[in-house]
Amino acid sequence: MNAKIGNKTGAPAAAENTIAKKEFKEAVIQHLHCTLGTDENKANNHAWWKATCATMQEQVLEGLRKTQKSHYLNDTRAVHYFSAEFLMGRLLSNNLQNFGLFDVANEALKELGVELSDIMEEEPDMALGNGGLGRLAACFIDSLATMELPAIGYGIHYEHGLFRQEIQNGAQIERPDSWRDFGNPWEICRPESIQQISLYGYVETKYGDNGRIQKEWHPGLIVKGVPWDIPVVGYGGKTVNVLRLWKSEASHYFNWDVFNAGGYVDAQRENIQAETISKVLYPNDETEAGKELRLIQQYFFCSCSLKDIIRRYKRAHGDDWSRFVEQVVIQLNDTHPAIAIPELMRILVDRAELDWDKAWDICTQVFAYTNHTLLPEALEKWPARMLEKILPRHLEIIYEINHRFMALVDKKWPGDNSKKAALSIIEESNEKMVRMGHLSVIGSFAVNGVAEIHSKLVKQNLFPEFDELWPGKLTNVTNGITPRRWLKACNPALSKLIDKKIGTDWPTQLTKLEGLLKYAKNKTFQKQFMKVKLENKKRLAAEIKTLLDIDVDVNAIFDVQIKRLHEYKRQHLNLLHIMSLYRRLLENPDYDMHPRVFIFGAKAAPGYKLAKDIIYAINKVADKINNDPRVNGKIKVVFLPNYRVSLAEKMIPASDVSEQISTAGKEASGTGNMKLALNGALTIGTLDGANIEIAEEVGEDNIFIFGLDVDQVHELKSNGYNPYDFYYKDAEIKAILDWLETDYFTPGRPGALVSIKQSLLDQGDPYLVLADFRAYSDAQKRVDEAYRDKDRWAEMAIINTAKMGKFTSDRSIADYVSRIWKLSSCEVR
Ligand code: 26Q
Repeated sequence: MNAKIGNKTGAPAAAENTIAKKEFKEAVIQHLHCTLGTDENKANNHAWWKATCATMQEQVLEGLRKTQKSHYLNDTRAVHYFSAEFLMGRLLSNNLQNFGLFDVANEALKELGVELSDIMEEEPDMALGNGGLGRLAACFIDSLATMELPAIGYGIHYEHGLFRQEIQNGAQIERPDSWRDFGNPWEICRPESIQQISLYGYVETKYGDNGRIQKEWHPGLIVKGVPWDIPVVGYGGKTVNVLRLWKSEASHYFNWDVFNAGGYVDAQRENIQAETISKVLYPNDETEAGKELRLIQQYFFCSCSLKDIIRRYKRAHGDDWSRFVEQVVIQLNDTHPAIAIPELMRILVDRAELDWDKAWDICTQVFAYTNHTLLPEALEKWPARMLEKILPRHLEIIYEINHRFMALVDKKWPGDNSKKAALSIIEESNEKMVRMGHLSVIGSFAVNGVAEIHSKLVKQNLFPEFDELWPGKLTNVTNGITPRRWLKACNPALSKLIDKKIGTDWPTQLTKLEGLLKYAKNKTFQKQFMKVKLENKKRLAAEIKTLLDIDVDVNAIFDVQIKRLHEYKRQHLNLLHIMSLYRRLLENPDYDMHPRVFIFGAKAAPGYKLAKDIIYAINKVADKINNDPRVNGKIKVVFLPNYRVSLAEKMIPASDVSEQISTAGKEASGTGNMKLALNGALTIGTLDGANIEIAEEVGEDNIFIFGLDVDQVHELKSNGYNPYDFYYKDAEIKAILDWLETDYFTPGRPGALVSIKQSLLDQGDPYLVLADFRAYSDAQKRVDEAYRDKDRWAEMAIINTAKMGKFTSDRSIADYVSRIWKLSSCEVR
């Protein structure tokens, strides 16, 4: 089917759709027959899903072809977003939505006797990321396409994305994720753009005819990088950019014919080694694993991507490097792709034979770096010995970069060795380490944090000397989320209600949501708004019943904490509060509280013992409370297994309360906070990350802020925080912590939950859970009271939705464009 179906504004028009519907039906049936070899009578949901995707993909590829042609003809400058993670989730609903074909497809399939919402459930999530950083990359490429900006995402085509979580007897079990087992209808292999990547080996120093010293890297292994493209459809369906993901394969040409002539078995081993590179996503976030394979993954995708960029540049400009910095900007999503900096230097100096200074000039005009964390354990460092083994030439280049940089530091602070030690790329510890953050700052022209407070702390605490050396280089770009996925697609009922009130252009101009403010006190609108929420809660309640066989009361407050499991995010603070409510109810069955359902979704890194213990504790406390008749249904605790993008899309529209309770100064930004508030949930949160900016937008009367702020955290810690003070002073805290030591929640297994108590007492409570407990509990009382005033709650919820305009990822991208990337949009004809 080649006809253009649907209109291109994203708002389907009825007249056009009647024709489009017919074509859509024909195309789906055609694909059932000719692509899938089945028919309308035999097809199961999976086949219908595939046929629908194939129908969409025809439209998508047409858009892609036009976009690439326009970009080529206009010789556009483009941003290249380098990220080890892209957490895309499902694409069918997104692509239908962005092409304005959702209603067309829905009706077409209905006439064929198929429910679109059912077949959408067939799609596995593309879970090629851990959490916030990976989902941010996905939101950003959605915005880039929507804003018609020339952009390409570069990453890794992991065979296994983030593990699937099962809960067995309360404990997390990891199972492999196999998102491609039954094929992926969106991806296209591009064998014409394969790259060869070198690893290991040694460096030879040669003297060239011109007297120039030449370095030649003789690799010990060469692997193939095969590009797989995922089209990224902008809202309105005009621009279709790509996400290019590299899959590693054995390079038969090199390893079989040259190195292993006759060594068939050895060659097989090398094949396996090559294919291992893109096998699996590392499931740790915020902890540096330091594994050799992880470094190889990083280098692999950076080298493939740089070569791809250079190939495309050369096609237009030949060997003339003078326009490279006009055409290319590369954004490094954290330090994971920082090895791209010495790799570009290597290509320019060793291959293109540019002078060092010229090459460095190019590098430092091409790269920009986003920092996503201040946690010391999350700052990437690689042993120099490991780099030397895997990338010997890159280590030399890093030393040279550092050597020249140290000279600059000496000019600024003559003879000051402490400054040099603080700024050096090399950490002279027991084992020499390469600090990737420093390399990134030095090799980039701009560095940004991801929320105002975070960027301030990056300047003050993480890189103060760099800020002094290069004033203005460190800046802020506050994160955002795409309202297309996180409101329009995931909450269709609320979207339609909003459309009716303020029109349909809010998905691309989110500040228009402020138009809802004038209805915030309107009783009719409040009823409609809360009716939508109730229906969403019913749907989630049904899901909870199906998945866990737990009955929840849809009139209870749905209190939601969804994010990776980390001590600093303090799911255990939430848990201790739940235990305190339970205890109050046991002591006083008339304890006055509105019924509440506490809902969690969280994966723990497989090696993070305490995080897994907290998941276990949540599940054990849930079992006990949910089955205790004395609680009288006032509290339910639900841990939904396998939290992921598609589950978030069901939970967020059904949430009343959003838990954003990290220790102040630890959560760089958070983006779940934005998604929940956009869907009318009220935040209970600390003054951390983007919570602060959310509070500024909605106003302090429409958010529940509690606890220590960054300065108070700092003060308490520097005065010597002793958690036992809170343990002995606060009888409730003591009772709850002591409870964890009994077998009350784990019959027959006394002490099974004791590690949590130990971390909060003997191990010093590093995230100040006990210090913030009372303030949190008081804030929860304010939430409880507020919910009883139905009208006031509805007003607050509406205000939250109305005031989220700032947090569209379109605004983040506009900030990047104007402050860092200096891009122009390109109209696609
Ligand atoms: C590093 C080395 C080895 C293996 C894995 C990693 C690794 C992987 C992922 C380290 C960190 C991450 C992810 C970090 C992350 O998601 N950070 C979050 O980024 C969001 C987007 O900016 C912020 O909103 C969150 O506050 C921040 O925690």
